[in-house]
Amino acid sequence: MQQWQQCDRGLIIAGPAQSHEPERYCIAVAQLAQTLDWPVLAEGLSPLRNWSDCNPYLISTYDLLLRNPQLTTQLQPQQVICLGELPTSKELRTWLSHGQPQTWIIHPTDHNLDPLHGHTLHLRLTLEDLVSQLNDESLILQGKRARITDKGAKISTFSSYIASWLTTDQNARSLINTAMQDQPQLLESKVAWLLSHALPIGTPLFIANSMPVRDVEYFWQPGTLRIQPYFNRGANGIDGTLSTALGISHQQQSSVLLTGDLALLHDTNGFLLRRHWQGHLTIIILNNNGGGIFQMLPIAGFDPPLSTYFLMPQDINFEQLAATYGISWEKVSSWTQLSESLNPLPDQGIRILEINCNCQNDTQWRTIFFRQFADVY
Ligand SMILES: Cc1ncc(C[n+]2csc(CCOP(=O)(O)OP(=O)(O)O)c2C)c(N)n1
Repeated sequence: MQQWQQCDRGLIIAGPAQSHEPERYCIAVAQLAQTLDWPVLAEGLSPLRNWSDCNPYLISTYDLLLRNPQLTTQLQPQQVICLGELPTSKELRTWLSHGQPQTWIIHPTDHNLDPLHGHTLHLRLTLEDLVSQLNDESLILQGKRARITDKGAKISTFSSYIASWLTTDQNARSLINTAMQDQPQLLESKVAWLLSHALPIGTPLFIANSMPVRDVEYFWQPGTLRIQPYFNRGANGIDGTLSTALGISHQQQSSVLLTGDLALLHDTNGFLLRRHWQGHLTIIILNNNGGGIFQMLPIAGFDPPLSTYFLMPQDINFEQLAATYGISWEKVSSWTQLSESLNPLPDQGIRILEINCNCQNDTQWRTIFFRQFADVY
């Protein structure tokens, strides 16, 4: 605790958290950040991004910022508190592996949650317990900190580290917002960005693997809409996507599933649940006719076998598929149409909103955007 209080360059990293009490979780994280005066990197799937008003220390663009070599040095932490699992961001994980900061993982179980095998200590307690212990000790430590200040230590360095994070994060968000606002064509990445501010308050949102969950991490804007993200992590399978979304939405507030075409096709039998299910589910299909993720991976340079064994285009007519199961289908052809279809959401039935995307264009857009981004600072 004392080490944390005296650390000039400390960072809190909040991974995905499917908390039953997201508000309580967000307030506890904010208290931790304020007590330590440390910035908080919040993954796209963390409730923190949807309770941004609780936390002035929130950073959401780290995956983009850490593509910039200058910033990776400038923002290097000495100490890290990781709340639960690490975000999956490759940029973040590579940066932590290289920098090897002293890391504490806060989680009440005995699981090893350090996939990086770094300088890590597990503190087997809940976030709430940690915050209450810190609050008990903080009065004593505030006294100590005051004495350090009297001796001439640079307290201002605390805020300069935070300021660097907050300023660069704000700039990055402006870049994202401008790029998205200026984008009239349908684009996969823009859907995640648009959902972050277009959905009704509190909407349960299931986000499928593979590109949807990545676009949420890159582009989901912090806000106050209390959207509840759901996801499948671990093996990152695409199986069971539809059934899971139906399970989440059953007898719930109107819900949304954001998915690629293959992930949906993998589980179309899930539609058979519809007779035993009540509620509303809007399924947004980003139809790029195959597994767009593979265009982003090294295998993209090898065709064959890229198309046949990885992209696997299925040329499915989703209108006909929807008709088979008696569910409604609509093709989305503009951003205005998409926004208007999402708020308000219907209150009953299953509906498909199909967005036809061009996988190569979308991959190229991301590549150029990331590259420009890395050069900006
Ligand atoms: C059960 C299962 N089979 C195969 C895979 C390998 N896999 C990962 S992502 C993916 C493609 C998903 O395609 P799509 O749903 O269209 O999303 P996109 O990649 O275009 O975002 C595949 C086949 C997997 N993760 N799980």
